[in-house]
Amino acid sequence: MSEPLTIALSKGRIFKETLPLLAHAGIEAIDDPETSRKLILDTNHDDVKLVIIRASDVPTYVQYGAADLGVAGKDVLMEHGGAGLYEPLDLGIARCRLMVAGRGPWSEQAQRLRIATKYVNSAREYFAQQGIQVEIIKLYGSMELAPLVGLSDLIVDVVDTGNTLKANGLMPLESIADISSRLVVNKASMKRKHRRVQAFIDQIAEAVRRQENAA
Ligand code: PRT
Ligand code: MG
Repeated sequence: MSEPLTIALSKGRIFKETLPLLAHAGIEAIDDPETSRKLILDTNHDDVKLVIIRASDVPTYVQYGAADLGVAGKDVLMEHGGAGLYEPLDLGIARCRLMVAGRGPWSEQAQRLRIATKYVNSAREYFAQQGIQVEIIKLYGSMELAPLVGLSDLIVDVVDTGNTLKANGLMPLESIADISSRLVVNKASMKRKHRRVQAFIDQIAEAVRRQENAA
């Protein structure tokens, strides 16, 4: 048996879009995280396990070596900062944009602009680069609500179709970054399990190329 590999994934779009890439590397999940309550999923390989965690926790599990590898959105990685991680591959999945949104175009005002977001670091950095003083209000979800109830002037959130903004009377105003999900690797695993991890990265890279050529 080769060295065991643990791969951290979140449920939902990342799991769904990562499955075909894993299949190309010969890895199939035995359980479905949408219906199973298990947090560690077996695969068709005894030595490969999938751990299912919150999207924003993936970099932390990989940083501390609780998982050798993981898949995380660039939005989540920018917030985390990337300590202890390599980011060898852009998987091109779960694409969206990190955006500033609000009820309408904003202008500089006497009071500091209030920005509601779970992306506090990215938002702070973005407005600092523009030389705009802002007050960041940390939220954990449903950012779209904040401007509607007067909690903030603007939000910073990821946007895909824009339907959620529209349904809440908000509009996309500025794009901060194009986002896709990345394969991340624990730095120590990359050294200690080099052949195994590199072989896995190569297989996933090949799967990404195929998927992009097919698109
Ligand atoms: O749900 P949880 O709090 O556990 O974490 P999460 O919301 O970060 O996880 P998840 O699975 O929803 O998202 C995982 C990753 O998918 C994110 O980190 C992004 O990199 C990526 N991604 C791609 C998105 C979207 N598209 C997206 N549309 N993440 C979230 N959304 C949200 C968006 O903010 C909006 O509220 O989905 C809603 C619908 O989007 P629209 O624009 O299509 O209406
Ligand atoms: Mg979500």
